[in-house]
Amino acid sequence: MVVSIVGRRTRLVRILIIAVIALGLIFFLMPKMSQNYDNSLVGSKYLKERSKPVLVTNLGNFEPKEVNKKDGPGEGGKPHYLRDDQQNDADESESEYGMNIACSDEISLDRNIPDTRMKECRHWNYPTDLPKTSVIIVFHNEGWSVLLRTVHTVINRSPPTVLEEVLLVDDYSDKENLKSDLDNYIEQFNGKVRLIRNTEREGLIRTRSRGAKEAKGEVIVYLDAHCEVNVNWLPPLLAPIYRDRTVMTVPIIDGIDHKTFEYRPVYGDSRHYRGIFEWGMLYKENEVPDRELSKRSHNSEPYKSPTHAGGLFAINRQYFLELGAYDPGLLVWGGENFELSFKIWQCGGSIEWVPCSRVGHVYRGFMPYNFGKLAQKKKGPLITINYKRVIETWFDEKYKEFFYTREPMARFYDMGDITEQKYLKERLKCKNFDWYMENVAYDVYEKFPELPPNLHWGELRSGATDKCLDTLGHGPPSLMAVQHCHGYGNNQLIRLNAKGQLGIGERCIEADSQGIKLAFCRLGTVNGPWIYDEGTHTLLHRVHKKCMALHPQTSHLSLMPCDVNNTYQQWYFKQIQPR
Ligand code: LR7
Ligand code: MN
Repeated sequence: MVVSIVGRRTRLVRILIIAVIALGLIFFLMPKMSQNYDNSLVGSKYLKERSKPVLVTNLGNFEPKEVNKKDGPGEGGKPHYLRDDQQNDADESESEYGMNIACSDEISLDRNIPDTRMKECRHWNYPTDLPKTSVIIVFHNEGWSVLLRTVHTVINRSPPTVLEEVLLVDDYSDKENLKSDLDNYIEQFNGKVRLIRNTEREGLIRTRSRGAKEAKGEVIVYLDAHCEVNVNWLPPLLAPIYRDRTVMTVPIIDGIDHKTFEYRPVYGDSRHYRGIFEWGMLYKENEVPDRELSKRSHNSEPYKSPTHAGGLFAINRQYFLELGAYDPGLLVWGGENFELSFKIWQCGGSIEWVPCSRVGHVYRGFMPYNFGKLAQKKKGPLITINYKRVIETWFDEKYKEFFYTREPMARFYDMGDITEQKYLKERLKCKNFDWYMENVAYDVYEKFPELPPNLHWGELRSGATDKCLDTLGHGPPSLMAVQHCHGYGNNQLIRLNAKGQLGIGERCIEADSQGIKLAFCRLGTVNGPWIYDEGTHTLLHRVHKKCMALHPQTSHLSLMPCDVNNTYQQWYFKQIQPR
């Protein structure tokens, strides 16, 4: 009896143990099974649970284990100087490309550049199953060696398992060497480098959208065609996207000198910057507020940014296409960086700048290409028209006024139809601009507060000579002058706001003992000393208690004791007609 009871008990215990193990196994395996089979869970909530990069004591998993030092022109990112007898070639290539291609031609396509990252960056382990990536490089008439150095650095410094392809998109270049020679050259990469060509000039914005459609990778990374990517640049860009497909990431952009090809870090170790804008939509960067920095545990971790410069970034391909890629109504160049930034943030995504990803970019001396036929179809400057499309789609009424105050001519430009953009904004249930300003771009106001309306704007004609106030195209600090009134605005488009600030573009007009000057406006202020009397047409400087005057003989501009009867102190604002 006793025996049998004991026997039954042991059997019961055994069954219980087996049941517990089985249940345990089921619970242990269940989450894994659902991860493996449930493909519908691609929302950001699920992806956020993916592994985070971890800081390790040894070198991070994608770091190169050794660096081979080489000698030669431009090695180590050093400046390369041409001989005197090469100066002609240098000058010629500079005027053709906006950069010294003759110098670049002498530098190895595989040169070493200094590792400009914070030291900490070498010690991150990134997830090993990062998404396959297409690096898209759009180009129009770029210099051969500069374009191919971009390609070489991507091939040399990206993990081969992660790099799906380099996709070159030719925006209808007409340089001979970018034709069959280029097709032949890329054959050595055995299909890893692909080249497609536009059949007419589309401009960089549409060309990038085309690249996104044609790319094969899960993630796409855009680079300008004159870049050198730095050590282990790619994994840190991909890790945030791997965890959350609605994050767009941006590398820190170092400078490559357009004359010597010297590679220079953009800024030092401990400070971080992020992209903002002023109300005329000029791109700016400022130091990242503590509110953002303190969200991270390591100083080399990514941080949020309201916007980005435009050229270099990574994004989930499908997500970019769901956002409609770039607004197809934006033409050639400019404003697309804001369009994408506002769209991402307002429609539920975010932008992160990634300190551990560094890429060098050649800042050209000037823009060597024109905007082609697309620009000629448009009335008014194309870039401002692009801005107008962007602000009309994404700004609330109050903010649109700031833009028109800063760019008074823009009100008259034809921006085309934005119904589709408005529809997209509605369909994606995007938040308004107030939300964006309060939660994301809150530091813009520190530098560029709300703009008071203009009391007057237009050309400022002298009552005595029929000439107009003009910057002569000089930057601040410089003396203002008078010139024949040309009626186009630009260097003659003056505005006076309700708080006494006399300005042109984003610059201010001020006065001192030397005369009337173009100056940088004091950051964070929108006021000024000027009072315009519509009866006497004088411009009074409130602080000096004198009036703006033109010297009858020398045409020098200065402050003089006010004399309302003196025509050399009379000024007329004349509105400029769009043409
Ligand atoms: O019609 C064109 N078709 C093109 O394919 C004109 C240009 N391009 C190509 C061109 O060959 C280059 O590869 O497009 C790329 C960008 O043109 P750039 O290099 O002349 O532009 P940029 O560097 O002067 O200007 C910045 O702003 C542009 C606004 O539309 C783009 O967003 C650029 O990518 C952008 N560059 C950067 O963000 C690099 C960092 C600069 C900063 C700060
Ligand atoms: Mn560029």
